Amino acid sequence: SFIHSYGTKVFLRPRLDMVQDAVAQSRFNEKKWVWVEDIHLGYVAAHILKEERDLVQVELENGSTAFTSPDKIYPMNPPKFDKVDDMADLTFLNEPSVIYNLAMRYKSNMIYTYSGLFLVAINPYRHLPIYEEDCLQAYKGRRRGEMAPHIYAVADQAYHDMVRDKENQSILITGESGAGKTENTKIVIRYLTTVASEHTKNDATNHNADRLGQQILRANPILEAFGNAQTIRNNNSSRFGKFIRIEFNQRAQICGANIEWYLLEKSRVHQQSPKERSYHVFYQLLSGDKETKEKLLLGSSKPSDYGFTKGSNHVIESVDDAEEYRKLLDSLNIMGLSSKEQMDLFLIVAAVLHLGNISVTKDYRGDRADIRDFAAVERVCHLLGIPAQDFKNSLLSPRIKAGRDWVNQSKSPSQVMSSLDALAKALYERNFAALVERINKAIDAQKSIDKIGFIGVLDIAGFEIFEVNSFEQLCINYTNEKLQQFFNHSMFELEQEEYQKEKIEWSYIDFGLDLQPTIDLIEKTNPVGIMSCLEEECVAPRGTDSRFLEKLDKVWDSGDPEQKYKSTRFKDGFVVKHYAGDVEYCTTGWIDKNKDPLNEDITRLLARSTNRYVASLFEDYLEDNDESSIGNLYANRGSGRVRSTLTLLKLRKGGGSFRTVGQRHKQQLLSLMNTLYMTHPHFVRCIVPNHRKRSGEIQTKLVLDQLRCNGVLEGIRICRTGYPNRLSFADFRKRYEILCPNLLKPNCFIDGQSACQSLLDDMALDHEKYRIGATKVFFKATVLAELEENRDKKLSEYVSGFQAICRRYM
Ligand code: AOV
Ligand code: MG
Repeated sequence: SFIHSYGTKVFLRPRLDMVQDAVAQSRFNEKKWVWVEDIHLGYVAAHILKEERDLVQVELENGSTAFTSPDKIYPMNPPKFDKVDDMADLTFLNEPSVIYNLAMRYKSNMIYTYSGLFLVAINPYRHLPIYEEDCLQAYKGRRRGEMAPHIYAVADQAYHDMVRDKENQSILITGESGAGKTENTKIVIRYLTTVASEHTKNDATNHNADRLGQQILRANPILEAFGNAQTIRNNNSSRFGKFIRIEFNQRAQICGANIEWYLLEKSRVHQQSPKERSYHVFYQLLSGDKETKEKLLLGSSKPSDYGFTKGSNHVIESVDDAEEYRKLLDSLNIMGLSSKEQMDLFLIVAAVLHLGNISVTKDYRGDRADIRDFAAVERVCHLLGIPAQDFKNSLLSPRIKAGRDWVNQSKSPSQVMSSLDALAKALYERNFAALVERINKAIDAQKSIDKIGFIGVLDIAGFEIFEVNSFEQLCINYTNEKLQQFFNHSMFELEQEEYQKEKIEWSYIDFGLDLQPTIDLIEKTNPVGIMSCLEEECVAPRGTDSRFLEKLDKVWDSGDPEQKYKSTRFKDGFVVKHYAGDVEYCTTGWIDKNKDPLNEDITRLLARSTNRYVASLFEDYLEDNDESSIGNLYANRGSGRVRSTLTLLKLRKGGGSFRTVGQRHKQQLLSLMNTLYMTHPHFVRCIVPNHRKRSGEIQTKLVLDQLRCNGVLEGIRICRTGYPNRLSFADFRKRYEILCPNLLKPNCFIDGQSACQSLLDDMALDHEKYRIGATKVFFKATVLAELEENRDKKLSEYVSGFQAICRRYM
């Protein structure tokens, strides 16, 4: 981990051009360089002309002078720190230095940089020759400091830690949309399948392991077809989060895998923003083979022929949907799905398209809904295997239970429209859930008896702060708050371990606890937190969005500035103080979003479909007198196995506590966190450099915002409260003995610890600034910078002394 590698390396970094460096250094030494805050550019370089107590005069790079307050300037690192591999090595760990380092590296195509426990990855937006086979091989079994920062290094470390310690590992990849999470996830998986399959050479199980590796790799294109879409930010944006677990056996081979998914964006199925698309599979299927299209009643139609896709973009630049469709079929075949199974998947996709073409009108009285074009209904029902007339009746006037009796209730056109949308979303989501479950069945490791551990890769959206933030943002930000807490806690644990090992006094704070008040506000049941409060309103007979908000305001808005909740008063919403910043949420529509209601008359029809696959998707809606297969569904509930999302989706009936979107997410998050706490974590933070998908261009403010949201800056802050720089006794003595000449006799033995102690005493360094451990000496941030400065001075004294001597004798 970073703790063992930082400290020494930076000073010993090989430099290519010593002369250039020396020149840069001496030029740097002439002035006192700083970074000055600038509202437009973030930070600009300057040097100090005059310093007073509360006013500093600086000269900016462009030659102009300015006055600024001392808290708006930050010391600049000397040039020898330019492009350091690990930002924890920076002498001055401030925001401008971090951003400067990242930008300098990015401009030289060095997209990966360490920052303590994090690997920061900036999207290059172009192909870089750093992923080829020889490069992959070069990272195998190498230690972190030996090679340039790389996602391969993280994957390799996880693999080796897992094999050596037989301990589960996790790689957590977050970042905003388009930052490169999914690309890096794929690279990790490819690394692991490649490295682990090399162990299978000359092995009887070779064939099986290879096949499994292939299947695991093919899971991704399948998931992307059904779960990715073009958005403004990203042509291949994942509209769900995922956690892929790869299991290994005694021989360090892959013996199985499992995929868990989170929060699929269902609304995209029936509506998209301008210049975006629905899920790739719709366009792929529509450019697919004629025979399949005929069977699915799609004829020779195009995206423009369907209500749910006609408003969207139809093609993505440089993507051939027909080709992608062939690749999808190829992957489904390798995964082992029969043609019947494949047909079932596409059948749901086609049914969703047809659903969007059912046009709802007013009946002759003008208030109730009517459907004139029965052919569209027939197409849907033919595919889904349900009676068309019943479907139409259920849609227009569903049976509702009123006390002990059933009555029919007529619906307005807009009510029917929204129940059609809801049905399309439910069909699509359940199809997705069943698909993931099917993939999991193919790559399951249950058969393997000699499992030693797993590496889990989490690819999930980072913090979202939009113009308007709704329930979806609360769910994702809640997830990120928990993940950040997990990070802070891990950092605390690792530091604690190191300090204990070195037997030094410390008073380190568990920063994971800092985030607890915000997490409590969201998930607590007593006092009633946001999630629970929403649940209560969802089951209340006359629950409304505004009653939900009133209740929250009453419980949480104390006016205390420390409070994590703030009322927005006259607006429909509230503000939550997240670690990444204050986020204002708009609560309009939350009850509906959380309840996600379906026309149960129709879902009961679907549960009795003549198509077994369709029926299985809705088996939780079988009526009470037909509980036989429900029994199966709940049979493994108490068995302690992790419930799949499909099961959770279906646990609405009888399952009580998983009726809503919020509860399901809370449950899944709880299970994810439990898993993560059992692993050794590795953290990757992806950064989008600009919002124009341009390579080489880096927008300072945009990047800074992300570093703030993704915890990198927070990580640095925490790091600084401890003793972030550390050197072995030998390294310390070798480098800084020059500061106390004649103190230690060259030929006289003295142990490392005592030598360091005498040196530090002689330097008269304040004890608060350092700690001496069992093998290393630890420093507070910036202390080494002072020592370095003194050392530079000493060295130049020697050099000029030496030159004087030379001159005299020449
Ligand atoms: P995301 O997963 O973080 O966004 P992606 O991994 O899909 O973002 O990356 C977006 C696009 O950026 C990719 O399609 C590539 O074109 C490019 N890209 C990213 N990383 C690299 C890389 N290492 N090398 C070359 N190109 C890259 V989202 O799922 O939208 O939150 O929702
Ligand atoms: Mg993605």
